[in-house]
Amino acid sequence: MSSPYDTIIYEKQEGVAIIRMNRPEKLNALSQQMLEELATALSSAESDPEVRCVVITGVGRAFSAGADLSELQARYEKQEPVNLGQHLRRYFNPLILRIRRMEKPVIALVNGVAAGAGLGLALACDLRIASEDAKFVEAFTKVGLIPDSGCTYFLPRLLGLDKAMELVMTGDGIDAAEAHRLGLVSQVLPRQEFEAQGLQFAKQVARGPTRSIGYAKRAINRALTSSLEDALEYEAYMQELAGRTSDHLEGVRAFTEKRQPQFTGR
Ligand code: T3D
Repeated sequence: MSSPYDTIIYEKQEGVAIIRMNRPEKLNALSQQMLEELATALSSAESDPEVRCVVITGVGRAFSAGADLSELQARYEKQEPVNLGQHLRRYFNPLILRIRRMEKPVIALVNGVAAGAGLGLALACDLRIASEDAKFVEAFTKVGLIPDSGCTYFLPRLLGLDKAMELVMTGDGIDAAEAHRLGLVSQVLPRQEFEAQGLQFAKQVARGPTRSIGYAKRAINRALTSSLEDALEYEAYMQELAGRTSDHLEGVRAFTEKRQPQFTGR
């Protein structure tokens, strides 16, 4: 069957949906078409019961270099009216919200440079695993823009205010080792084994109690902007739901029987 996608590659392996941004000659810059295809792919991963973990990565030497500046330049040259705010609201913001709201784990395998909105996309994922030669660039101010695609939200939370501001003000990049030291990525893997090890990790996550992981994500998302009282109450509410899953029963049974649990994601 022919693929419905031109700018991404979508495949499934052992419960993992792998979404590869595929415009390597443009460092996987986010064209309008790619943004639309990413939204479609995320939506199908979300609704597919076989999918218990989603991986986003890039083909070639980049994760993504952010918004496609050549598309933007073409519109400026034609003197077309350009409203960046509308463009963000229509294409970028829904993508970031879809990743955050999806009650399945979403992992960014950052295979190379992640810049601008490409960095925003990686930051919106639940965690980032970087190749040793990956780079993280808050490129926005280099082109006279402000951080978008969730960067103003995630960067200070992950890095603290002053480091986030330093990266924003300079537009300079940091390498994978520095990103790991600062807590921006959870693992750095050697280039040669990057894809195999990264996917192995995702497949392990896909064998986990998917529904509870989804509930945990919902509770953590909410706790980021709530009071302790609200967070505690929401934990109690979500724990009630987690306690009704078959994976909870299986987890308790496996523990008492001293064996590995066989989670089904239900
Ligand atoms: O509503 C809206 O659309 C506004 C939203 C804005 C969100 C944003 O993301 S703004 C920020 C956009 N991104 C950038 O400003 C980053 C631009 N790219 C770079 O700074 C550098 O390419 C990198 C630091 C990422 C990598 O540098 P390097 O030296 O490894 O590669 P390169 O030679 O610069 O790029 C290789 C090719 O990719 C090159 O094409 P060519 O000359 O070989 O034909 C380059 O033009 C192309 N490319 C890289 N980034 C983009 C791009 N083409 C279009 N858009 C890009 N963002």
